[in-house]
Amino acid sequence: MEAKKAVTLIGVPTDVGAGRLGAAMGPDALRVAQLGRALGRFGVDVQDIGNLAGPPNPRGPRDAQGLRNYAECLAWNQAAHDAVYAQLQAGRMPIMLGGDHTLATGSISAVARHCRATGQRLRVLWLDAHADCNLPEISPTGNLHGMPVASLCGQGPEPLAALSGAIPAVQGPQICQIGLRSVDAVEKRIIQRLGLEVFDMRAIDEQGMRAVMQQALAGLDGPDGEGVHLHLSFDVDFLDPEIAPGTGTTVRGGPNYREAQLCMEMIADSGRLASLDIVELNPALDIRNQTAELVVDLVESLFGKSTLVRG
Ligand code: 4U7
Ligand code: MN
Ligand code: MN
Ligand code: MN
Repeated sequence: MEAKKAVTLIGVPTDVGAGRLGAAMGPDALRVAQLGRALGRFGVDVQDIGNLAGPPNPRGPRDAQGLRNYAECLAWNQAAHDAVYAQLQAGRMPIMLGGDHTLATGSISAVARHCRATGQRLRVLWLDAHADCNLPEISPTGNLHGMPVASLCGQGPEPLAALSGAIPAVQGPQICQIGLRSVDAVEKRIIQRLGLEVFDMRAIDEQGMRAVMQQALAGLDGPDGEGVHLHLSFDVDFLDPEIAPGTGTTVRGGPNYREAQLCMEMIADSGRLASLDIVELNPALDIRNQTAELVVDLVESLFGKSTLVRG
């Protein structure tokens, strides 16, 4: 019998990295949609430690580096890093409830630190419409939620890149991005330079979600996957806006409900999921909390809902 999974929900209520206000309400929308109770139904021991604290959103202009709200982003990422690391050390699986996607720098830096300390191999799945590897000088917006992949790979402002205690926190080929369909021109070159593994929407159209996920998860199940820590960074704008309107940077042409379910089910089947970010949910743009409810439904699949019928 597998030990009961111990999960900790960490709310990180901020939108300092985003261009629009509202992602700060994400953690509470997920609680209203009963995320904790849903996980409990799958035999998970769930603890909700509430929301972390941090600075308000000054909605500042671009600074000399080209960044908006940089000091506030750094403070929130440090807080996210510390909280995620504490849960990993306690042997619990952290689920970070964002908050905008900047926060993945903090959470994944903590996971990278943990993997270094325990000798595990880290694999990051990045579900997103965007590549999030902008740099201050080339970003069209100056919003830090478009830059966490660059920070994690050692690019951009050093205090963010250094959060894990080593630069880079993660090597490009350890990150696999799925669902991309809005990538800035210069970002395409950065993707190549960093060596990210990418399955964009065209790959999903041409090959289907199943073949894409088989490649993304190759080598994770079975004995080869032992000692692998799988982290999922789930940007809600990965999903098609028809089913997930509650996010600030929607891009049409994303995975539909069944494709998203299959994606989560296959991650569940790998048996390696060890930490999770749920980011970019913006309740101010949602319709009757439907996007939060959809996310809870997908997270249920991530924790094995389909195995109830498949045995
Ligand atoms: B998200 C953008 F210019 N690339 O850098 C930017 F299109 O975390 C969008 O994936 C970034 O939602 C989106 O501002 C960040 C823009
Ligand atoms: Mn993102
Ligand atoms: Mn995105
Ligand atoms: Mn977004």
